[in-house]
Amino acid sequence: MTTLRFLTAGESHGPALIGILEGIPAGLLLSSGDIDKQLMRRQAGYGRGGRMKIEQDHAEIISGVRWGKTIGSPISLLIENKDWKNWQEGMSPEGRYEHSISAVTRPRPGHADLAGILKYAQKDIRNILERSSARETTTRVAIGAVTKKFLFEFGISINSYVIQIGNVRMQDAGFGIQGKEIFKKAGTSPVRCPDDETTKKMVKLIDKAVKNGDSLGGIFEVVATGIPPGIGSHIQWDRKLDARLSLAISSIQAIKGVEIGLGFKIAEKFGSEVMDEIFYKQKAKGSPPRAEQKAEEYPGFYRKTNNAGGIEGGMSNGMPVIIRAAMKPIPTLKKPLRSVDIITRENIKAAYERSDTCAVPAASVIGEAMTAITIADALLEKFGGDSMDETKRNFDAYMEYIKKF
Ligand code: EPS
Repeated sequence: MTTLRFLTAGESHGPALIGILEGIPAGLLLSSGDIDKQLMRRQAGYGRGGRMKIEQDHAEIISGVRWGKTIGSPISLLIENKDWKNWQEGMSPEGRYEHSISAVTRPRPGHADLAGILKYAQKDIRNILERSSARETTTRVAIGAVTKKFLFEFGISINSYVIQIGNVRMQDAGFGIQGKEIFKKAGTSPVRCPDDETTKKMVKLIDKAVKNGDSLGGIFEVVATGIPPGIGSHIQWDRKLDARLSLAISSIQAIKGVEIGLGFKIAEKFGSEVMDEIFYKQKAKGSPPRAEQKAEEYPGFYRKTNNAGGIEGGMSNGMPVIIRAAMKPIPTLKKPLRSVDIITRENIKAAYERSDTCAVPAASVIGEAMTAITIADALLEKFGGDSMDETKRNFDAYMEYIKKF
């Protein structure tokens, strides 16, 4: 990230989670309600475990906002862990509580446990799992909510839905399903899937996993609309928008694969089948090319297809940006797999900690947040500005130029 910067801190069962975001211009309307709305979306979803009954995530704005508007200084957010009350000794920073709870010594296959203790020279896996926990994503969603609000000022919105859980996949699923209806529908599904029949099947499969003490992964899709052409750049590897989005999405806990547009399927096709052909339509009036319009309605250059997923040469091309991510099943299993105790070296069964069975719906909300942060960074890189007025002036001038090109 070049213009925006953010850091998160906090353990899953520590007192709180903290996020700091620097680089949002002054003058953006922002309230903790804007953030809490997104936090609530992340907490929902069929297949979550007991922890979500304890937490009701709320972001307290500690800095960077005065009287409802950002002031250009770092925005810091604090989210309390309600579960902390049960861990005050076990997770205390004070030495006198050492050994107040027993060490976790049975690494879970698929988790950060074993690599983490080896790397950090620890004898208690808790010192690794507390931070590798997906609880950390609460802060990312909070920071993502700020960047979503920022992007909305420029007509950019970011949504998502789940297309697959385990082997249950939505029919006709694939990139490019968009439109407000689809997003609204996903919002009412317990698994964030816009198709009723598939939702039912997904819920049933999750029930089966719960019954078997097993877990499930899946695939979600994030769609960002309203991005003007020219965000990101072809000129250097780390300025390419698709590369930046891939990093952002694959950094989410349990994500094992990221695709843009047609993704891996593009490799099966002839070039003539998949390149998005370019058309031109002169329009006397009308806004610059905005992705929410139907392709044929675009003034100026437009495409009828979007196999590229809105990105060509590392730059947005004006079409919706479409990202798909595969999440592995959660590695914490009630019916644990074989492992080795790190102290006794005995063959044992991995530890079980209370966990979720399926968190793909939550991951899709986190995917939106990471997409928002990445696009906001690339937008600010292009348009700059220390105040919203300045950024908007620069943005509007560019859009005017694109319209007249
Ligand atoms: C997680 C284990 C569970 C999840 C947690 C991620 O928490 P706990 O160990 O407290 O039961 O619920 O996710 C969250 C707390 C959250 O907010 O998403 C893990 O091991 O990664």
